[in-house]
Amino acid sequence: MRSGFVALIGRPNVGKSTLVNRVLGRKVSITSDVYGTTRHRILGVWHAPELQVVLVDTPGLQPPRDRLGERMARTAIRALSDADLRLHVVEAGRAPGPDELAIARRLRGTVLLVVNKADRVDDAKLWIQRYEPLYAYAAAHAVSALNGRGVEALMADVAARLPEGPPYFPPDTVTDRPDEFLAGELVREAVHALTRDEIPHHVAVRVESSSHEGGIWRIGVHIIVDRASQKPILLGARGERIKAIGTRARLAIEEVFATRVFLSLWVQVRPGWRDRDGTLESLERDERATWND
Ligand SMILES: Nc1nc2c(ncn2[C@@H]2O[C@H](COP(=O)(O)OP(=O)(O)OP(=O)(O)O)[C@@H](O)[C@H]2O)c(=O)[nH]1
Ligand SMILES: [Mg+2]
Repeated sequence: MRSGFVALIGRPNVGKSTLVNRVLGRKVSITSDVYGTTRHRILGVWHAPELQVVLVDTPGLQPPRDRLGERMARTAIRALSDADLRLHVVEAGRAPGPDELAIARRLRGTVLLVVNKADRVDDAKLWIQRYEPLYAYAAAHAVSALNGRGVEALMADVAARLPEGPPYFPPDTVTDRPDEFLAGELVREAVHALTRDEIPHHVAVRVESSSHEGGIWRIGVHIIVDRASQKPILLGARGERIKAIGTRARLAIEEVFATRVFLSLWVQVRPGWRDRDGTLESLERDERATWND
């Protein structure tokens, strides 16, 4: 039996979370076109015969602009040092810049280069060549997390490099995160999909209530914004936008959990929450509280 922790590290938006979801064949981590979608360390556990791969999705590494950004960077860097193996995920079609060099300088130990979004380019090998000088990578793979090309070969290589050892999680565990966490994240994903520009960066979610009754999962979620002016944007004219966000999130939750969902959303203004450790800590505390429930 082989098992181990495999950290995915890279710039924001290169497709780390999409790749984790692709390997698992289900969503454990939300994705979007907005930079900085993932804010936590999220485990996705991949089970195969004689094998358990614990994929560690992390926030995209970029120079922090506020306290939230600092926390996200710390989370990613910690995951890097805790892992048995590291995947440096980059995107084809975009040359390495200063942020990429800064990440390469932090790499340690055995790292595989993963050039994602290979579907966007004609010659994926060329993009491997552009990134290879950044670090003494043990191997390089071109993949498409979107259509799955190259992912099987990547995972075979990953599996072969993991140490022998017992599994870390029981066979039915797919993620370390409670259902409520993913439900809240799917609300945030709907906000990302249906709002533009800066709004997604100013939004946090907090699951206030969760109960199962009569085959229906009732979930209450607060959407936290950091300026009063953002509330009407989120609500939309006659509440149309928040209604669309609710419908989209409910359908996504129903799909992931194969259950009927009754979702209630509230928008709450908390000025400057991204720079207030108190709020950030209370968001993390809530997460732990849900985990222990
Ligand atoms: N064309 C193409 N797009 C992709 C591929 N993988 C991911 N994407 C898109 O790239 C965007 C970012 O994907 P994410 O998985 O959220 O990226 P991430 O690296 O987790 O981003 P952060 O959480 O912000 O660090 C989304 O719009 C994805 O649909 C791919 O293989 N090909
Ligand atoms: Mg992500």
